[in-house]
Amino acid sequence: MSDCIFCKLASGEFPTTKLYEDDEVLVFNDLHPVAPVHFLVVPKLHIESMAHAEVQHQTLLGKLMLVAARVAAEQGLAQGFRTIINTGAGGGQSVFHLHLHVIGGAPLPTKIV
Ligand code: DGP
Repeated sequence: MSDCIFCKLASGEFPTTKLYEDDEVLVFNDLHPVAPVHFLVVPKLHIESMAHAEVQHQTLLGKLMLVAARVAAEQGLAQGFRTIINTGAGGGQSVFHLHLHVIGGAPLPTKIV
């Protein structure tokens, strides 16, 4: 998508500090961290949101979680971390390219559920 900021980061058109990258996934720190560690796990494929994911994305979706755990360990989150996927405007999503937030590194506020 030509006007998608995460597509531009994934393609290298816009620079970012990469915590992890392979041919399908990019991980970088969130611009507005809400915890000492706050990074985003992003598929390079433009999928608008989790609500737009389809069965052919199943393996990629699983990979996002495995990469999240791997980078969390690399970032020193041995005590644990929280993952969040905001979906749609009503779910708090502001960048409409599927991404998984990983936050940790300090005691987190009460559980959401
Ligand atoms: P969400 O609200 O779930 O769509 O989260 C989008 C996040 O993306 C938000 O926490 C800020 C982050 N973000 C937006 N633009 C940029 C950017 O250009 N670079 C980085 N590193 N993060 C961004």
